[in-house]
Amino acid sequence: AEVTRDEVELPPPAIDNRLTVHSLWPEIDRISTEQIQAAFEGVGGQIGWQLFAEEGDMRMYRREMEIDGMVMDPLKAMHKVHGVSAREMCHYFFNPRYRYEWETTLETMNIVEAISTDALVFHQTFKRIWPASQRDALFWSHVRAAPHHTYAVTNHSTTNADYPSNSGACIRLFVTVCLACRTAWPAGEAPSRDNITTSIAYCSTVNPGGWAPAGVLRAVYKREYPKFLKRFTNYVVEQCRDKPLVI
Ligand code: 16C
Repeated sequence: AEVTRDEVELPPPAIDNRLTVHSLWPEIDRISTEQIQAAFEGVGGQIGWQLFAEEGDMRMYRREMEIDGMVMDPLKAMHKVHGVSAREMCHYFFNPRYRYEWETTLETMNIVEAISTDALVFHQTFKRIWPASQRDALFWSHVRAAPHHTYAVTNHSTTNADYPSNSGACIRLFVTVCLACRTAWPAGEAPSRDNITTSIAYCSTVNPGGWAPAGVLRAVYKREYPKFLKRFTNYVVEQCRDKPLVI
């Protein structure tokens, strides 16, 4: 049966059966597994990661990468938040109901396919960055639980015959994004809003899909990624303030 919007509630603790029978499942499972594993790997020992933003517990690193003159710098960000769980963070990131409230780069968002309670396909258009053409993206989004009180959302570009690329005003960009969150609390205590800390790892690689000036693009992401992560984290803290904790 088709998944209704209202069914997409808190991220389920186990994979939804409707996802495992879908044609995208092998790809969704493989990429999500890889992304979640890579998200918690450090940046310290690895060559090439440069710190470009730091504020409180938030650190953002990038690796400069150009292919045929197009900037594809991978980004990796680490952050910590107190009083909200990994499951709550992922709920607000995955669920389209809240997206316009925290996502400031968005112009439009449509659900192309509701695969299951834990997987959706989205078409999004973004605000135009002058002087480049406007961009859109078509991607699946999957939320899952992992060991050690971890939840993660992985977004990855896909195709759909009803949403051909580069057919209108927009150039199609390609994304791989992973928001992985892990909650911890002091041994011997019960988890509560007062004692939990959630570690966040956000990884993103955006292929602009066509020409965009490198300098403008780097200036935009240096401003927009920190803005996104701070705004999103604060948004979730606000949303959860008077609600019972869900781990
Ligand atoms: O992960 C984020 N959001 C998710 C839900 O929407 C999802 C989205 C991924 C798309 C990321 C690409 C965004 C491109 C935006 C281009 C327009 C920005 C205009 C801003 C100026 C007012 O996973 C949070 C995403 C936070 C995005 C930060 C901005 C990153 C810019 C990267 C460079 C894009 C190249 C565009 C070429 C013109």
